[in-house]
Amino acid sequence: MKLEGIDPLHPSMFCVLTVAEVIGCRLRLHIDGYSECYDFWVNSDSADIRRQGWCKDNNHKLHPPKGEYRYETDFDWQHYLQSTGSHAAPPTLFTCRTSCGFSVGMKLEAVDRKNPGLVCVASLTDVIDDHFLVHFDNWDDTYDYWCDSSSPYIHPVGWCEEQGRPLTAPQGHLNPENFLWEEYLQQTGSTAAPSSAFTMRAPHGFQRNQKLEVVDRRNPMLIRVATVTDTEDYRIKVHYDGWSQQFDIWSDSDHFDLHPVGWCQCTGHPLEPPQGSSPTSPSQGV
Ligand code: MLY
Repeated sequence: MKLEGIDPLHPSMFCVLTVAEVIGCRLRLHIDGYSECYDFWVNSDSADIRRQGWCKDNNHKLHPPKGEYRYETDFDWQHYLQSTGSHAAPPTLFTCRTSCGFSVGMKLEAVDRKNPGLVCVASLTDVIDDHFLVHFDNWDDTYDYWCDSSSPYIHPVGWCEEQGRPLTAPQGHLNPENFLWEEYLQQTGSTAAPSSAFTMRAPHGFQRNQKLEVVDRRNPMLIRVATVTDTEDYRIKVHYDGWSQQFDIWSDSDHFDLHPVGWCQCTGHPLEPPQGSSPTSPSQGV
């Protein structure tokens, strides 16, 4: 089946995708026209995937399969489905979503997830239902990320000043030490995202030693038995049971690769038992 979705390495881009593999309610997606090494796994209710035709109906640029077309505008879904002998994933398979109080162009203060010590001047460059794309002013899109209004990584204009924290000005700003929002909003003809739209979620309730089922970050086809070994307000440290601590990872507590105990059984996905644990007999149904 074919569909449209966000390229994980270029979060601002929508691409033509093919379902390459299905395990339980997880999908391995292939980006048409690109090497299999860019394939990635998502849950079937992911906000990052859309039905065929969504981009056109919602004014988003769809990047056609590489090499197929002389001009990007030559891409035509009907023709493509026919010539590849494939069909579109039915719209009913995609999850419906609600909207939010943010719009494209609004400015905010956001944590640079790749440099988490920095809170920076940022803009919303895309808004889809209840999710939006955070972009750092005058930086390339590799720092971009999608989030919703409850994210702990975004704050309204003025937050850093209020907190007595430094705010990283846009790249190339002439006077970065004395960045002034008022001036910048005027210069760029933009508005600040309204503070009422920010709905920061409460810290999670995970505790050390709790068990869970977690996608293996190195081999995302697999889900392993895991343990919470440390916590921060919005993140947990995950240990894969039976593996060296060197494979432990920090994960956002709302990451879609964390699942409760029993999730694999419930969704028909194999669960990798702790390495070195005694094999279970089929009668135990694991
Ligand atoms: N010195 C680092 C920091 C980049 C920060 C980018 N943020 C603000 C979007 C670098 O140049 O890679």
